Amino acid sequence: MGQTSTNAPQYYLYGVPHELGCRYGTAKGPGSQQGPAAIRDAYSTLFAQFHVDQNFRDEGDIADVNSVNELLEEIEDKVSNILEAGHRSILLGGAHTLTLGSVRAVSRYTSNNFSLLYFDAHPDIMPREEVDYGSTLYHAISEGVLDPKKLVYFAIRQIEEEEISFIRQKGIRYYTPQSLLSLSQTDIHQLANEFSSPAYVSIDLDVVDPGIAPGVSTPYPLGIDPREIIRILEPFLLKGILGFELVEVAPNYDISEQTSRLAAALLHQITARHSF
Ligand SMILES: [Mn+2]
Repeated sequence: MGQTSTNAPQYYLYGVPHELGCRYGTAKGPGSQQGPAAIRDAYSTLFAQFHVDQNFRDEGDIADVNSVNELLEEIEDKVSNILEAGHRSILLGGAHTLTLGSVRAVSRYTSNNFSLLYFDAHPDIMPREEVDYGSTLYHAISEGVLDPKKLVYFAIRQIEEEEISFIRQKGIRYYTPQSLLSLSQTDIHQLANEFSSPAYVSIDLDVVDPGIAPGVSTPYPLGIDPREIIRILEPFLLKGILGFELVEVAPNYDISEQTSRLAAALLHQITARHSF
């Protein structure tokens, strides 16, 4: 990737080229292990020839792992080290399974006093024993590393019956793509006051409409415009976030690299020092 800026970067990035925990029955198919490489390529294409600061340091990929447990341990270790050194973390996925590892690290670092902003077509809160990309948040809550009152969903829309019951039972805050339409800037600022204790951000690219971002493992229509992500995040970014992750980019299904370019643009926009 390009040159780092002269100032010490606050963000440290790891690629997570694994799709451990992907359920092939529900996914369109494999391919998210290619996500980090595609996002890095897109980042170079978008920014290499421009005089634009890169405000993060790319630490390469995480160590090779062979099981979900190993993956989660490796993620927890990497994110913990970044946070304990006083920096902010970035993960590029890879399957959304990794979130149980990052949330464990964030919980430990903040003594479980943080909010999770979750942008996804899916709530990933299926109550089942197996840890996979559709049950990560159920396990995070069950383990006590995520307070359900500090979780907010944005643009969930492909939701299983058991998940609806669980979300209602725990009183979890959620916005559908429709309810986001009436969320004003004032509402978002209020949300940022309520849920910035501080915030960690998880973005599954399938939150965006597949007409705009087709290169994801589990596409679902009726999604949001990507500018909505920036609009919602802005007040949180002003307050400072602990880190973020961009997951589920599956280049096999992409068209003209538009999904990996979108992920690269989000990577830039979220880490940028200037909001243009
Ligand atoms: Mn998803």
